[in-house]
Amino acid sequence: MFNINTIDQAKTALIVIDLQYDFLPADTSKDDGALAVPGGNDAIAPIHDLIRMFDNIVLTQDWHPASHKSFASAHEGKAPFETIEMPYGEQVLWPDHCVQGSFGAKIALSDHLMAKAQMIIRKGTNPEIDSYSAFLENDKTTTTGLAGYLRDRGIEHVVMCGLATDFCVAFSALDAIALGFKVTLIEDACRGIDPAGVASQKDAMKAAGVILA
Ligand code: VGL
Ligand code: ZN
Repeated sequence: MFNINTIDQAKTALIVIDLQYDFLPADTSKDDGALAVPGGNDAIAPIHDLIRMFDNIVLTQDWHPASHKSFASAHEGKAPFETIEMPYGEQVLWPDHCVQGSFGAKIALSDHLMAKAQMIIRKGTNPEIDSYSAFLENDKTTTTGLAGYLRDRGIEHVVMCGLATDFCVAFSALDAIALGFKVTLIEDACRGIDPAGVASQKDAMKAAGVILA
């Protein structure tokens, strides 16, 4: 289903989405991350294998200021996983996570693997707008610059993995398709927050033309 030997390395980039301590259960670090994705640690070995296989590597890093508007704690009387209406539409409220400079925001990779990445895209830095996708913030208008970076480097195919399948990975994959990239998602190297959300986002990705491998 996925054969590395058929990949044109010069035109392909591996994008590792939000592999950060706050998204990982205890084991990798000593406590559960603030928004630990069930089974997240099981995605790590497959992600390491992928990083070894590819030449072009981009990492994304959820990177919120304290009191970010996607945090339930920033809204009086709201609890995590409730939703609110934001100027750009519905927004799920999260526990505080991936606060800039915190341990939980760190990317859970060894220095050796981290060194292979040419680019780290930080997202969710605007206090007013969440950003699930590596390409577009949740207002669907503000770009992170990643599409331009990839195009300028001749990348046509993006291979995606990381956390969480139903949020940042799915939004990134769907935007990548809309932006004209070929997209392959490595399922074994992803984990999601909510099984129902994972199932519906997988359907949406398939329908959009994402190759699930
Ligand atoms: C994510 C919720 C909030 C993710 C990031 O990486 O999927 N989910 N921030
Ligand atoms: Zn976030």
